[in-house]
Amino acid sequence: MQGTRAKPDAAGRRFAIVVARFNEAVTERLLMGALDAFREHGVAEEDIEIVSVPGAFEIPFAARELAERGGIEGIVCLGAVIRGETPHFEYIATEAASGIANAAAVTRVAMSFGVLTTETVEQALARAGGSAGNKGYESALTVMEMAALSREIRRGRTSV
Ligand code: INI
Repeated sequence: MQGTRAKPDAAGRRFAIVVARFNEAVTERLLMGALDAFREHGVAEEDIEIVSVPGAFEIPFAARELAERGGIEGIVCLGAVIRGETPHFEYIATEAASGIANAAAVTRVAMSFGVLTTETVEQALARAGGSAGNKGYESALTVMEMAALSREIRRGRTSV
């Protein structure tokens, strides 16, 4: 494949994780997955700031505050929006997705969308360290890659 795939050379860099408490049984597992990915890539525990917010709706605000404060190369955003019986689902999922995308675009800090949007708790648990992998882990990998890509693009070195 032609193009840039930045190596996530993340050791020594600072990252943040914003994690929602709503559906905490799920989001705790996403958090563990994200921490595993950072650890495996040499990121020290003291270089990871973990910020807890009430629900997925609040993630974009906290992510933008962190990004604007500076010093952080990437932010993993973790939550679980489960449809259940409520139309609330659509509003929260949509706001979380567009809010995170907007925060990343405005601040130019890499952010991932590690917010599960599922019909049931079982489907969410499957994606939080169960049979369908761990989205938190994948989200941290994405942030490390995008942070590295951002550095490379800004330096003007983008060939493979
Ligand atoms: N927040 C979630 O993270 N997941 C959900 O499934 C959810 N549901 O279903 O309501 C949810 N609601 C709370 C929301 O994110 C806000 O915290 C709340 O509306 C206060 O702003």
